[in-house]
Amino acid sequence: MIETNTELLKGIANQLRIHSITSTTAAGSGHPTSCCSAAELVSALFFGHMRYDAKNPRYHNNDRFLLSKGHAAPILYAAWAEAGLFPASELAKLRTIGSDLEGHPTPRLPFVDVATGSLGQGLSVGVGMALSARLDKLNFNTYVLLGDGEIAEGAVWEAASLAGIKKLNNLIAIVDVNRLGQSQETAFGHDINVYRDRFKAFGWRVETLDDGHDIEEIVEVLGGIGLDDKPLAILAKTYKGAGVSFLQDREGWHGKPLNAEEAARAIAELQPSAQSAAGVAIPAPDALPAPHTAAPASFPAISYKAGDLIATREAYGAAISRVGEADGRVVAMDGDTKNSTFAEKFFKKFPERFTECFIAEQNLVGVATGFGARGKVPFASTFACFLARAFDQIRVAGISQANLKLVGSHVGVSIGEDGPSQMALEDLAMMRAVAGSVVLYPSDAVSTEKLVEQMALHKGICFLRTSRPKTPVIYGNDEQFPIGGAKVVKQNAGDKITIVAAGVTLHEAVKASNILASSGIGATIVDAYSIKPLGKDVIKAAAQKTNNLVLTVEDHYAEGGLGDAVAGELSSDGVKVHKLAVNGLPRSGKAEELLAKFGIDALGIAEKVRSLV
Ligand SMILES: Cc1ncc(C[n+]2csc(CCOP(=O)(O)OP(=O)(O)O)c2C)c(N)n1
Ligand SMILES: [Mg+2]
Repeated sequence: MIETNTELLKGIANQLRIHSITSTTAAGSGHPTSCCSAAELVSALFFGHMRYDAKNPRYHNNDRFLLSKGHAAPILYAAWAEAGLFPASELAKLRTIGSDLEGHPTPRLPFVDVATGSLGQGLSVGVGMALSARLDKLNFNTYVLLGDGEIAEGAVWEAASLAGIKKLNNLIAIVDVNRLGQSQETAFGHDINVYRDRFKAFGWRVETLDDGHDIEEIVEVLGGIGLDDKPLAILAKTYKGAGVSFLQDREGWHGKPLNAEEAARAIAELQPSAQSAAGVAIPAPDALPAPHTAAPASFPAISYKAGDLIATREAYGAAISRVGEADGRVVAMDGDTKNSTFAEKFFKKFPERFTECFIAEQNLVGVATGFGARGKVPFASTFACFLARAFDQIRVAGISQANLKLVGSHVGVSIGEDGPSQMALEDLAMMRAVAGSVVLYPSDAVSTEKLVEQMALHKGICFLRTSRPKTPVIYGNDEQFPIGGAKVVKQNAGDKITIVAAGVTLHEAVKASNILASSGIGATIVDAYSIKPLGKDVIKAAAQKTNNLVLTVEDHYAEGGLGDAVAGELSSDGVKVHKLAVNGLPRSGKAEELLAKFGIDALGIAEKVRSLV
């Protein structure tokens, strides 16, 4: 360990406070008091403890720092400016449209791995990063700074639980126990023992700091990192607004910038003991080999036979195992449904690359996001309906522009007897709404396999919607399924209508077209396997040949799914879109009975078409 200069770290803490106050005052908004409580913690971590290349924040073996309490962004920016990454003068641009120094951190900045600001998410991401470090045999540590109010979030404890189970001694949670939340005191105020008992119960080593502003105490505790086989929680008793007499420990100052006069008074108090970090030696990370991050040139071939009955969820298991063979970046995780989603196939083949996250979907998505932020291609699977539980994590992953692959099985009423609590009927709407997302919905084993390849190669958030019932293979093994495409499955001259479907309803639509053919009504069938981006050109070209008459059929509620996607893209081109979807609350029953009940089986489709042509 390098010699620590306590006075210097104290001075830097005050310099960080000054930056935080000055920049939020300039911005006219922000959270200066949330920065002040963490000033010594951040100073001690960034200027003598953490090992990183300050000029290359993306270096693969840098220690990672996640500001889970993202509203304290100004102090994070101040730390990196003081570390020399960019001039401190940039801090004055905080929260302005031309600057990447946003109100809460986003990965537009090279030193931010994931967006934070929606509280309670950082520790899950940290777990993913710590697991990734282990897998890659890298010795960086992951530090997560949390607020005391923040740790009321259940997702924090989902993450704490898995970190304890996995004995992640390369993960350090630092809780800034400043007693206050936003609108009032937290439930436990300064009673640090409550938090100590909780972290201990989850299998963590706990260090408490009676004075979280005492650099010597902080440095001593940081020195003990890694000496144990447990993750470490540092619970620091601090004061919100610390260092400024008229802010410290006062209610009513959360999220408020100081006015110019108040800022001047605060700075007058801090300035005499403030010190720049210029020239401070930051410990270097070990130069360990970089993990492999290149995409593979090709994937092993597949060999399905037309007509074979295979559920797309089962094909997913085969696909992830095959894709994972060629692509060492692929890791997978599941929430105790791996035998239903078929992620189990990957788990059996590559146990070291699989993380069982147990029944904790918010953490599942956070862990996957953490892996993605370290260059892995993470596939997180569970029943699609349960991903809704992690929608906020997914939404924030969109802001992070995360490389995240979500796989949701058991969609729609076609799951049958388990009933509505297990049916995903909103997932397309949810996933379509995520920034930058790709939404894929295969109907057979071949398209599933090819779409999983596409997901691995695409950088960004992808969602694969898999189904429970077995469906026949309809595509040849060499068929390609580019993201944003669609397939014309059946088309004849003189067709009266274009039916757009995906998943189980594609097969129902094909059956319906056979029924209709016997009464002389031709129907073009399009497989909309890529719902976002939609294979618009293919659908439009097909529609134009059927007098712009389109019927969409989906095993999803009518709101926000396939029908809305098609209508939204094509109505301005003069295409008339009619929708069949699950219109009403489902119940238990046989898959066929439920498809019939909601008119999305072959007979229902045929009847609807007769009413339209
Ligand atoms: C999920 C979520 N809920 C609510 C908020 C609004 N919010 C922002 S900061 C804050 C208080 C946070 O208190 P604490 O974690 O103690 O942080 P401190 O500012 O005291 O360091 C709240 C409620 C949020 N950002 N995210
Ligand atoms: Mg607090």
